[in-house]
Amino acid sequence: MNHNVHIIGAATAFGQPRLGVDFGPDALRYAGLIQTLKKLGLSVTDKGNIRGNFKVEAGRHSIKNDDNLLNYDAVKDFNTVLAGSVDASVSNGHFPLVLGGDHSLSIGSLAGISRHYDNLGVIWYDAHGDLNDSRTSPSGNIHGMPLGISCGLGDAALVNLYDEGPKVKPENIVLVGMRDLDEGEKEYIRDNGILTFTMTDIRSKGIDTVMKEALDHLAGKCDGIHLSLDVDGLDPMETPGTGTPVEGGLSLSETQLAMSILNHSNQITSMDLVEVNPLLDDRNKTAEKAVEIAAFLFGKKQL
Ligand code: B3U
Ligand code: MN
Ligand code: MN
Repeated sequence: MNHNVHIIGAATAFGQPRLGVDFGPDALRYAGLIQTLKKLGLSVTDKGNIRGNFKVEAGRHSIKNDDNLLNYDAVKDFNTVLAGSVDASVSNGHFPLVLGGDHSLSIGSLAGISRHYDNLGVIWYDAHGDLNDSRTSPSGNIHGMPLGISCGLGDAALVNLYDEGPKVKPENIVLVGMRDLDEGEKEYIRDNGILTFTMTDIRSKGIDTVMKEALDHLAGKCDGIHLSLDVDGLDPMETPGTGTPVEGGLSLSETQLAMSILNHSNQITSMDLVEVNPLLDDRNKTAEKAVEIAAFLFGKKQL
């Protein structure tokens, strides 16, 4: 793995209605992210935060467009800036570690990363598929759409953000931890044959087998693999500080094992660590666990 890490704080909450997730990047820093990664021997540069222009008092946080998309313009503008920052990091030979912020930030991170790869693989570790568009979304929240947008679904300006066209091919995606998929998302997964591991699959096969199958699916055909890790992939007992918790998720120790397997594969080239909301948390424990997860991705071991 590339040991030159750029930390990019994506301090956005525009993709969903709950404020506080924009403080996620700082909660992760306060939980010791940078010291922890440095202790592992990495070279870490903190690029600071890209911050959305929140006008909460003016009600900007609840504007919907004609397509029922929440904070559409703000999401578009924010992700255009983020894509540029992530693109620059990859161009300069760094591993971008993008801290969220809500998951809509993956529109920008994938847009910035994908121009550097012919066949970018994506592992989406999450309770949700984030494969909605404005027709299938039950909420209008764009954090439920970034993977769909990156595949070319829905709003043209978001699909064509930073570079024209889709950024990821469905056959290069693996979904892990799924337990809350909307009907339209299930249809898209079936129609496009996206390799999907639900929690039932994980309980039956074990997370080690699942991660090995995920890597087997991508290795060979992909020239880079992006890991997009939503802390709601874990069980809410582990990571309560997140906006849309779903019961029955992965444990911290399973996630540590998953990250160790990814570390050994030596194939992960970028990461998003998203949906940490310290205002919903219990003494910053969600950020602390997220730091532990990142540490295992970069080679931390228990012994
Ligand atoms: N699928 C639902 C719920 C959701 C998606 N992502 C999160 N929640 N975090 C939706 O609103 O699209
Ligand atoms: Mn998500
Ligand atoms: Mn989620």
